[in-house]
Amino acid sequence: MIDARFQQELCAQYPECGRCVSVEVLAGGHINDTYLARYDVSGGVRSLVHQRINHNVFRNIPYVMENVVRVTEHARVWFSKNGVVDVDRRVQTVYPTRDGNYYWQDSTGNYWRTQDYIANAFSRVVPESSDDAYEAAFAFGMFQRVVADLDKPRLHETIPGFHHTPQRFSAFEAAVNGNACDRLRGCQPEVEWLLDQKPWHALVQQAWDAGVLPERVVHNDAKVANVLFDCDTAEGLAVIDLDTVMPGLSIHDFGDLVRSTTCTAGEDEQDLSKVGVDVDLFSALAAGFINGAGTLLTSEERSMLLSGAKTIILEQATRFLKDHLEGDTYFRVYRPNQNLDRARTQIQLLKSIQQNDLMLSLIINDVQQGAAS
Ligand code: GN1
Ligand code: MG
Repeated sequence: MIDARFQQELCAQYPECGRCVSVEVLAGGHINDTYLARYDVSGGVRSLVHQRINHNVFRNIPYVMENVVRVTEHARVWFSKNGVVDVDRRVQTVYPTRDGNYYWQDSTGNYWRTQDYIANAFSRVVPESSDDAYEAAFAFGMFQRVVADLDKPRLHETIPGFHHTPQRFSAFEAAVNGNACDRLRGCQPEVEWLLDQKPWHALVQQAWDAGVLPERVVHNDAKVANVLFDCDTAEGLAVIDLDTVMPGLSIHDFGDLVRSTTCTAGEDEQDLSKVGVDVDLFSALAAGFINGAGTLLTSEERSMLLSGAKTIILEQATRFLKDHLEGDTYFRVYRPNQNLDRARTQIQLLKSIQQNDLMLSLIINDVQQGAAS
């Protein structure tokens, strides 16, 4: 993808690029493509992250980048004001092109952005211990504090209704009814189980609409892989991958952390007997998120943390199954039925959380009492 000719085109955009000495693919998500490039520059080697932003998913790239730049600039000021000395390691720098834009379009029509690579930091696809989970959740809880006083105007909704669960649910129902690829007969039990959840699917959205839960600036892709950890201390340093930063609810980020972290198997595990909620990781996430957010969260937000987790998992199951029914047009797949397997693991995880509902609520209560005392 990054060949010599493209590299020339890329380097022409950024004065920071010197002679390129290496390019590697950074393991990423299902949507964008991310590369780490190293350049010979006077005085040493500079590492930069180049990312192709998927414009089929993000329809308005200028808005995406406007959100990212506003949030990173705000975070920089917030960290400085709050006495953080290594601000450059707490927030990624986004580089403008020679024309002063934060994105550019290549000759094939793709959109790209460039960010710095934070040195002496590592990332993990999944946590290796409860400490990793705690640190990641603390970083996301703290992110809530950092962006809580972002000035108006409201950030752009770059993917409208991103976590509007009822809209996601309706889109899923439409995919079931459309059965465009004739795949319905292969997933009837999963479809029926998800449709049975309809009575509660809108609870979180209703609390948002009614103003019971305050609208906040939300990362919207909260997972351990989107946190950089300090190589020396293993502390959660920075929250990265801000392309979905948008207006939303704090419990969306907590929910996504639970969804992406507590599952005892991979997101596309085929052996469902391996799938369930890891209670220790859940405890670590609850403690990290609540402590990281400090006094920010309202009592309503705290009381709906577990509802947020269940809702986000339900929503994600409908998104994966919808994509499977529609022919895998959104989430990248590497093998047949991968989105079906992803939907099945979400369903299994949700069932496991429902079975452990009381215990998980008690864990959240305990953490809150600990934080208050
Ligand atoms: C997508 O590409 P990645 O992994 O960062 C998706 C998230 C999903 C996630 C599921 C813009 O994120 O909403 O939760 O896959 N991002 C978008 O793994 O749709
Ligand atoms: Mg992402």
